[in-house]
Amino acid sequence: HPEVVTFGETMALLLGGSKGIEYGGSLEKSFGGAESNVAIGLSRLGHRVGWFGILGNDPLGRMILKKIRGEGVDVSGARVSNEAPTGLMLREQLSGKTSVYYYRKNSAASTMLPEHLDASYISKAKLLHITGITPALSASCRETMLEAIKIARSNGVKIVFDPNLRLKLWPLGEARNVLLQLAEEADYFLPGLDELKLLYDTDDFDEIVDRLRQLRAVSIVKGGDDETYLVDKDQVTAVPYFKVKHVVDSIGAGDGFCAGFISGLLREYELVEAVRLGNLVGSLVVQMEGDWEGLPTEADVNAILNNQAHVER
Ligand code: KDG
Repeated sequence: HPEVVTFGETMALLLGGSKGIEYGGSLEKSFGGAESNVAIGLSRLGHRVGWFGILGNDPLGRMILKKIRGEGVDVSGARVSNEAPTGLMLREQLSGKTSVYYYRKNSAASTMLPEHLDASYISKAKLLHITGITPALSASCRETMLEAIKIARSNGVKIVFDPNLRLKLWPLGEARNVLLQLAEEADYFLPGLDELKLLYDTDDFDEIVDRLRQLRAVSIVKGGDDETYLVDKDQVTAVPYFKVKHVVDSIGAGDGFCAGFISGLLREYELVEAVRLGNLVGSLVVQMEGDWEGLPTEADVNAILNNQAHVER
């Protein structure tokens, strides 16, 4: 049975090249979804992990399912809908600026219902990973997420929550209410510093730390200038990043971090060491194009951790 269970929307991804989609440039096909990115990361790191969500009964949905399965992730809980299509996103990086366009309203994934959940699938896991993208998709997705949290908490399954604020999906005010409520349920809260500034409506780091300390969770704040912060009840530990010479594509760094951190938890590392593993995985993801393609294997990270090799590809 999977040690970690995650669920959410995975979309097809069409990546534009340097010519620009608008001018007829070519599109490369891939896929992405924060939760499946984390699942792929964990599988590559040698863990048993399950992902579920709803995909359309269409070629893109079938491609996604085959790829996630091919990465060794358990997809036995995934569903296929005949009523709604697989969600899609376009992305292009032009003159250093990344733009994302979603075509996901009323997608198959957004039709998820609480009754789709298999309680025993969740309750037998050690950890449930969830993100703040899912509750932004639809009211029924939000209810499903609350139900999954209930199942996890009543069965001693620890919750890892990444708020993944997506302002293209909902307004800040609504996102803030829901995400801060969900943060209360987490055992490990993994926000980015920029997200916290928006969610708590302050740029003041000390105030942010005070707010985080009111949660029952341990918080790990991603996206500092040079470090990740581990915030617990009595101290803030800054865990420095691994050096990266050239960032090719920063999307997916946070999911890579999550995968590395969760792997550290499963390996029963000290929290600081789990954060360090998260930093390492994040630093590798950004050196390859794509949201999950650059995720390392267990052998990759062991080699780096054992001889402190330079993080380069
Ligand atoms: O974290 C990366 C994700 O944002 C990406 O893979 C797509 O899940 C996604 C989203 O909703 O933007």
